[in-house]
Amino acid sequence: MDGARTFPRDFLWGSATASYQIEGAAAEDGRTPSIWDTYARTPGRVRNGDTGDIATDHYHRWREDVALMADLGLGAYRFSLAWPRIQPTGRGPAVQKGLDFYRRLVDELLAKGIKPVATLYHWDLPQEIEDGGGWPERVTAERFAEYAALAADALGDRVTTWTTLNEPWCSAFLGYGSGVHAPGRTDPVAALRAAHHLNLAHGMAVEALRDRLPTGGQCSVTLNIHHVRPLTDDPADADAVRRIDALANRVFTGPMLQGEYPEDLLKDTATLTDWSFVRDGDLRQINQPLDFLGVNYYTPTLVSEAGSTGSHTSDGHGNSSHSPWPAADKVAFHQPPGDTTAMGWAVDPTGLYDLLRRLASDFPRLPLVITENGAAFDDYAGPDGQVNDPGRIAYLRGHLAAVHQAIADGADVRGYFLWSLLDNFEWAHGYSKRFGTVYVDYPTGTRIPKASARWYSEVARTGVLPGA
Ligand code: IFM
Repeated sequence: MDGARTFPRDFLWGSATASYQIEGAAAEDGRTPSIWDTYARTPGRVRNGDTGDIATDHYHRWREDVALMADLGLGAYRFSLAWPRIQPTGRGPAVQKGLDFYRRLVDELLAKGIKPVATLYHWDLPQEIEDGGGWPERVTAERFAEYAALAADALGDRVTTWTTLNEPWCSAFLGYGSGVHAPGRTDPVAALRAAHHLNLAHGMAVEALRDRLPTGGQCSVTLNIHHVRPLTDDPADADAVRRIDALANRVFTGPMLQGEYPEDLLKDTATLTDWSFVRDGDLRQINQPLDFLGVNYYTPTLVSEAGSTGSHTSDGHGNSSHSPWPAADKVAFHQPPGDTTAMGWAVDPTGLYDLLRRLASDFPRLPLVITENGAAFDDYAGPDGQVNDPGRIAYLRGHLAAVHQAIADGADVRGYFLWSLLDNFEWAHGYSKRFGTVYVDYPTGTRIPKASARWYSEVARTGVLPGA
């Protein structure tokens, strides 16, 4: 039996959401379509033809949702701003009503003692920007910096902690490579170009934020760093790990944190592109000092050289005949061992521990915050109206124990945001996957805190992970 684990006193306990996944009100107050509105309306793209038109109706129920967070004793809330709500065409002045929504939300959070943590971009690119070329084009990074400035001008007096991008890997490689995310393009060169322009957008946005935030303002980025493991100790499998690590992780951490693209990445992809879209001065601009790195972790990634033994499966990032991994056709992906969540993702807290230790060793002076961790299960409300989700509690317990151990072993982890506060629109899976600790009855919008919400609430209030 494990004993109780006490986290550092000032450790931040929160929950996370994202605009398109919860807000709804897709055509209200001047908001225009994003690439996800378009994608969701394209037949066959999203399960059941679900869209974010209504989602959890948070745009109208935000006060109730903040009250819920306060009841649960959360110390922080990570949410994202919808670019098409603030700057509908992706250019020009901000729309007052869009900004007012976030001002009201933030004021209510602050009134309840909950720290707001704002992400500028969680995948809802204004459709007009995609029509002009989207992330593969440099102009999108320039537009993003203008939008960042508008957001900081309007909210910088209330929000001190900012994240530029959420999981740019998904935006670039699922959006433009495999096409399982919006805008659904399948061009490996466009995916690499998108990755660079997302990097550039991050750097430009940090500059815009720093110019506007008061002293003490914090800037960060959130990466879904893949913890990549080899299937065997064959050197060919180690090379598969190296290649996927470059495409998943170092394509972002290289320029953002070290000011350069990894040599091996440039070499691996040389048959596709000479990277001449990287201009003089870009790397300097991308490489901005950050206050912390946001880390999203769900499951490890297991790879081998294609052709070695073992069953080859999908990489867990959706089904497409197009790979999200440019120039990596000699890599095979395998299902990691162990139980799985409703996403089919293996439950393995050791991946989170190893990942945090690696980041602490690679970037020793950079504090870390877990900006997402959680699990989807097939939750339902029983006849008594309660939602029991023991699988999620076990998942959270295991992963929080891993975070605690990583801190004890020297990783500077400052906070944990559970994904997600509410059940919500899980991208191409629509509403079929429930990640929330609060159940949403979609036909009525009713919220029911699950058993895991009560469990997490106790951990967040006390800072103590109880023994198993
Ligand atoms: O729902 C997503 C979120 O938008 C980004 N990170 C992963 C989550 C679960 O798939």
